[in-house]
Amino acid sequence: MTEYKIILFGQDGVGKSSTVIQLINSHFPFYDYDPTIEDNYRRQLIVEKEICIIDVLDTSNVYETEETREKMIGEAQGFIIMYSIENEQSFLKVDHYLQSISKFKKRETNEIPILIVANKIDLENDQRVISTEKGKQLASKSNSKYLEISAKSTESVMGMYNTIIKQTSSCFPNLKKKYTKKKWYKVFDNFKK
Ligand SMILES: Nc1nc2c(ncn2[C@@H]2O[C@H](COP(=O)(O)OP(=O)(O)OP(=O)(O)O)[C@@H](O)[C@H]2O)c(=O)[nH]1
Ligand SMILES: [Mg+2]
Repeated sequence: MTEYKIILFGQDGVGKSSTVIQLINSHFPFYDYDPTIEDNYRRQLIVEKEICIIDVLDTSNVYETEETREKMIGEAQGFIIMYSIENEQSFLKVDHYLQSISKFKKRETNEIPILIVANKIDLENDQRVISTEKGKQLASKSNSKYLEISAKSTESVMGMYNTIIKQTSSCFPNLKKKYTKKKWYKVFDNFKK
């Protein structure tokens, strides 16, 4: 089974963990805000009729160092960078994550599967400060995909995880081949015993 390692970046409080909890438990967490230390979450998903494993690293800005960031970016294949539509600071920080990813992957952002996500669109009517247009412009500058979601209303949260898997799978077609090959070796080995 193909496994996709995805990192979830974004300023504190933009809603990263709320989307991960939904991926794992299918509900929005109605408890007080609890800043993340750093956690890994795995779940089986069906994307484009194929079963795969998504392994999401929910990051924290507080406990990260340059070294840990270099290691985690090096090991991951796909990246979600999240901001909140009601927080300009979180939007401005997206560029910082794009630069880190590009630096540690030693590639331009257009060669890396990156999805820029605007969260909290349930606050659209009275608290939005970053327009859809601005979000799309930022994404097209780095050749990333763009998606608007609400972790609270659950709108497009699973779509977000599906999209990054599709992007990662088309960028790294060998990932699938590698796993298929492994399976056949296993069958052959069993034959020999
Ligand atoms: N209105 C609204 N609130 C949200 C949404 N998503 C998250 N929140 C709230 O925003 C706060 C922060 O959410 P978290 O999911 O903990 O944010 P985080 O990005 O994981 O934060 P750190 O772990 O500190 O980096 C919580 O109070 C959530 O209830 C959303 O879509 N809409
Ligand atoms: Mg968190």
